Formats: sequence, structure tokens, C-alpha cells
Amino acid sequence: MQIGIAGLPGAGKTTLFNALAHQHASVGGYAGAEPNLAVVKVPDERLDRLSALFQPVKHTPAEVRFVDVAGVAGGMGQDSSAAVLAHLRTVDVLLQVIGAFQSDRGPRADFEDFSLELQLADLSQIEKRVDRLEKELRLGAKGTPAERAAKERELGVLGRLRPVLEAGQPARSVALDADEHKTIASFGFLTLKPTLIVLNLADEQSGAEVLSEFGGLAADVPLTGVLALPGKLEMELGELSPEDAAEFMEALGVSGSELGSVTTEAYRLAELISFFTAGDDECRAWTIRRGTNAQDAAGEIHSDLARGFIRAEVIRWDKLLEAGSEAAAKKHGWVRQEGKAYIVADGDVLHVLFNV
Ligand SMILES: Nc1nc2c(ncn2[C@@H]2O[C@H](COP(=O)(O)OP(=O)(O)OP(=O)(O)O)[C@@H](O)[C@H]2O)c(=O)[nH]1
Ligand SMILES: [Mg+2]
Repeated sequence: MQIGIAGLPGAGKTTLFNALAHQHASVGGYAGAEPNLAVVKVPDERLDRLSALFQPVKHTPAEVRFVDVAGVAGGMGQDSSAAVLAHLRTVDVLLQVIGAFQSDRGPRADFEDFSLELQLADLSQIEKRVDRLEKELRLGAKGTPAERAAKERELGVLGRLRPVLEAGQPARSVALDADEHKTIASFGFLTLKPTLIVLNLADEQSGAEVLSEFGGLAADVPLTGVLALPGKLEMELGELSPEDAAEFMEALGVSGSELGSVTTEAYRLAELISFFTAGDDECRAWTIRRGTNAQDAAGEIHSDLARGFIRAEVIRWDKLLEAGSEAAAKKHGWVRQEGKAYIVADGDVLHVLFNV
């Protein structure tokens, strides 16, 4: 999974990036054009417990890639904002960081300002593409009937997104089916992405108060979540040893880090789940979209497993732990034999039988 970190200049994006990815990218300066990148292993207690049982040679958690870009604000000019935001086209989830710790006009106004930048970036892409498609269709002669039909379809989807963006709403407020999503997937529209708004608090600032300004937003706008955390404090805690961090948190009266919920929320918003493979050689977590069937899930492991898929032996992670071994689980009758079309559930342990 890829998570993009975006927001107004100085909102605390790089601070949050450092906290999430245990990096030491420089903060407070004017950010350069190149994004900060880092890959982080996703902690998962379920996988840890499977590894404790199997004692595998390799323990392989899922990975998240964080992309931290420079700040974007009105007045920068559409071209330079577009160049920064283009780095976020391929991410699965957008973190929209709001600098609640320093905001002059209030976090809600900051949110609206930055959302406008995202909307404008999407709109300018749409306008260019619509002009081009209309011209091509007018010229007529070019292309087979199937190609023309595809262009009409694309124009239709873009034509539904455009007025919504012009009215100041994100593209994700339009309900699109899987085919429609596919038609426009290559644009990587920013306001179409699942978005987690992160309210970046001052150390002593109350999250509840700031969150109340965003009340209802997550419910009203699809694929949108909101959470609050003290980014700078989280970054500083991350630099301490676990013992020192625990002591520091106790002194501050903080119960624990909120960083874990950023990744959990991102998984939830992007409708991603994990399944596992477990054995003496390797225990490993795999990330798939909710609703993925067993054959496609097998393809995540290796294309041969999808191509030569026979069936999958499936058991939930906690049932496997309860049984104590695969053999014991089978004896209990807890291991199910599932075909290609089986929809993999979060926490399933899969053993794919295949033949190529
Ligand atoms: N008090 C407080 N200060 C913060 C917090 N987050 C960031 N800062 C400070 O705000 C300044 C900017 O932080 P950065 O993380 O560089 O912000 P940014 O959004 O990456 O900035 P650009 O990339 O330049 O747009 C730094 O001086 C940080 O120490 C926070 O949660 N609380
Ligand atoms: Mg930065």
C-alpha cells in the first residue's frame, strides 16, 4: 500500500512522515521538489503470533510506502502545484495534514483551502482531457467504432465528475462502479482517493475540540476519515528508546501513540485487508483489496499460483493458533477447501495448491 502525505506549507507533513516512517528528513525548512520516500513494515499482532507458533526462517510483514511531498497553496501557480501533486497520483490513500497547531484562520479553513487545491488540480486534468476527447470525436473519422465508444464512455464519466468538482466537492462523492473507475484510473485523480484528514495538534492541544469542527465530515463525504494527533510529539517519541518513550508518555499523561491508527485507518478507507501464508520457511502477510477472490489473492503471491490454481486450504489465523498446527487443524475439520471464486476474508491463512 502507498500512502501520500499532502497539505498546506508548514502543516507538519514531514514531521508526520518522520514519525510514521522513523525517518530523519529535515523539517521546518522549505521543502524541495523531490518527495521524501520511505517503506515501513506494518506491525500485525496476528502475524507475530503465527511466527511465534511456526518459528519460520523468514518473518515478512506487509509494507507501506509513504510519500511526503512539498506543501501546496493558492498563489503558487497551477503549474508548480500540479508538479508537486503529480507525485501523489499513484498512492492508494491520501493523508491530508492540517496544521491545527499553528493555523491562523482555523483548521477548518485550512482544510477548505487545501481541498480547493486538490479540486483545481483534478479539474484542470479533466478540462484538458474533455477538450481533447471532444475534438477527437468531432473529427470523427479517426478510430474504430469500439474506440469511439470507449471515448464516449470516458467522456461520460468525466462529465459526471466535473460539475461535482466545480461545486467544490471531491470526486469521491460521486458513486462510480468498477468499470467506470477503470475508465479513469490512469488519471489518478486526487480527490477520488480515500482521504484521511490528520489534524496535527500542538503538544498540549485538545483533539476533541479540533475534531468537533470536522464533525459529520467523515460521515457526509464517502471514503473520508478524520483523526487528530500531536505530530511533533509523536516524532520525538519515536526517536526515544521504548523505555524512555514509555516514561516520557507517563510524565505527559499520554496513554499511547496514535500513529498505529493512521495505518489502520488507511487500510480501512482503502478497503484493504490482509491474508497470511504460514509455514516453517516463512510467515508472511499479504495486502489485498476487500472482495478479492482466492485465485487473484494467490496471484499476489506468485503469478504461477493464479495460473495453475487448483484450490486453497483456508483457516482463520486464530483457529490455526488454537489448533497448534496445520495437521491438528485438519484433524479438527477446521481447514476448508475453497475454490477460485472464494472471497478471501481478513485474517485468513491460505495454503494454495496449484499445478503448472
Ligand atoms: N508545535 C508543533 N509544531 C509542529 C508540529 N508539526 C510540525 N511542527 C513544526 O512546524 C514546522 C514545519 O514542519 P514540517 O514537518 O517541516 O512541515 P511540512 O508540512 O513538511 O512543511 P513543507 O514541506 O515545507 O510544506 C517545523 O518547525 C515543525 O517543528 C506539531 O504537531 N506541533
Ligand atoms: Mg515537508
